[in-house]
Amino acid sequence: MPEITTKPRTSTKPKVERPKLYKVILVNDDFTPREFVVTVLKAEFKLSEDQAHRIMITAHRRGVCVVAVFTRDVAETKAARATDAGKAKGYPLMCTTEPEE
Ligand code: TYC
Repeated sequence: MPEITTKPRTSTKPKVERPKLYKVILVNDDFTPREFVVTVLKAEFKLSEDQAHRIMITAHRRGVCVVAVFTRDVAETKAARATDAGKAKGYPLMCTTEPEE
C-alpha cells in the first residue's frame, strides 16, 4: 500500500491586501479659463471653492498639481470625466493618473 503524505497548505500572505492607489493630476494649459477649471474640480472631486481654487492656482503656477488619490478605477474615471468636461467646451483641460509610490 503506497503511503500518502500530505503537506498542510499554510499561507503567510494576508488574505486582504490594500488596493494600490492612484493620483489624479491636473495639468496646466494656456487656454482653459481659471473659473472653468475650478467649476470642474468642484463638481468632479467634491471640493470646496477654496480647495478647488488652490489646486487650480498650483497647477497654473507649477505646471501640475495632485488633485486627490483614489483606487485605480475611480481615479481613471474621474480624470476622464474632468478631461471630457473641458473637451465638451472646446478646452484642452487635462487630468491624468499616476500610481502612488
Ligand atoms: N493657465 C490657465 C489660464 O491662465 C488656467 C488653468 C489652470 C488651466 C490650471 C488649466 O490645469 C489648469 N487661463
